[in-house]
Amino acid sequence: MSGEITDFSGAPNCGGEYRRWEDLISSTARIPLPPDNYKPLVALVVPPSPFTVPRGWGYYLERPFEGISYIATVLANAGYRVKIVDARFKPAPLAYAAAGIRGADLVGVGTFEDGFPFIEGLCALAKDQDPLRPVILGGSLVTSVPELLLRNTRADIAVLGEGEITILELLDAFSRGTLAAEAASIPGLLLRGPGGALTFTASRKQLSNLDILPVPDLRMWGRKSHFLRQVLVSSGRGCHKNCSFCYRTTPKLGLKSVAGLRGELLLLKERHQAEFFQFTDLTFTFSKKGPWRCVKCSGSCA
Ligand code: B12
Ligand code: SF4
Repeated sequence: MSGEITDFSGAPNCGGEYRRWEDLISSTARIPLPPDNYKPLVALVVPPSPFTVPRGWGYYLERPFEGISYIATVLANAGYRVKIVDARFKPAPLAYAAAGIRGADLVGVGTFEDGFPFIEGLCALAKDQDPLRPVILGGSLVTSVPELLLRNTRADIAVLGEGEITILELLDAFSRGTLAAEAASIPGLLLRGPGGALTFTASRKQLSNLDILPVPDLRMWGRKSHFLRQVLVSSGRGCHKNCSFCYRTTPKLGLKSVAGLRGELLLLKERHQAEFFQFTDLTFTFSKKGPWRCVKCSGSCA
């Protein structure tokens, strides 16, 4: 990749290929659809972590994770009923999650590098509860080793990389009762077929312009507002470089505009009295034109 920083503003995302889904995401970000009782109930499970954070970092592991927040928000905005089942910091996380997914029509599980035993156990419990209910994995771990995870769990589908458009396509097919027939044509998946064979679908193109996304609705985590005074945010995804040793769930650089980021921070401040933003960008300071741009707007957000 060249040293140039690409500014994607104005460029159509993904070559305009997923226009229908982008329009759904951006229009429902502005005016969310009301929850529709005829649409499936989706449970999104957040696994616990054995990660011991350095002193002062406790908030980092405890606050809403961005990936699940985005998935939950685009689904809820599109009228799906969504329940976040946060199994972190629970005395018996598997039992807690098994109770939380009961009654859901579809189960999504976030996968992080340190969560395999929980993920394996939860997929088994979910399938024992209802063998026909789809169990979908998403997040960094399954994106990096999809076959390993599907071979060693009872999950049906892996969502690889950025998940917003993929999950909407999956839920749309599921709602129409045509998921089994249509899944192979949805990009960004690893599927377990009826005979157990694993099949990759076409790769999912990554969003370059992140302004179509909603501000994650952290109210869906069901925590008291003061809990959200510290919030994990990002001004972009991926990186402008491609170092051979570095694993990234979203490899290419995608950016939010300064105006979009400013609006997000202001809304989080207003909704949750957020006063501390932890930026999770891979390379926050890579360019004065890059995420560092938000320094320019920090005055107006204060
Ligand atoms: C912030 C961060 C943390 C935070 C929060 C973690 C979290 N779970 O969100 C903290 C500090 C807690 C953390 C800890 C660790 N982290 Co960390 N972290 C990141 C970082 C910098 C950003 C993640 C993020 O929020 N991205 C933005 C969101 C929007 O993207 P996303 O999470 O990928 O979510 C998208 C998709 O993955 C998908 N998706 C996500 N969840 C789900 C669920 C479903 C059902 C579906 C369908 C889709 C889906 O859709 C989302 C929207 O597009 C990434 C590097 C990076 N930039 O990717 C590393 C990264 C994820 N971390 C990593 C590692 C190794 C760890 C630790 C194991 C470190 C350690 N040695 O202890 C622990 C694990 C703790 C844990 N359980 O997460 C690795 C993961 C490697 C891998 N193969 O899994 C990464 C990729 C960094 C790296 N290259 O090494 N981390
Ligand atoms: S995040 Fe850092 S290590 Fe990874 S590709 Fe970018 S510059 Fe290289």
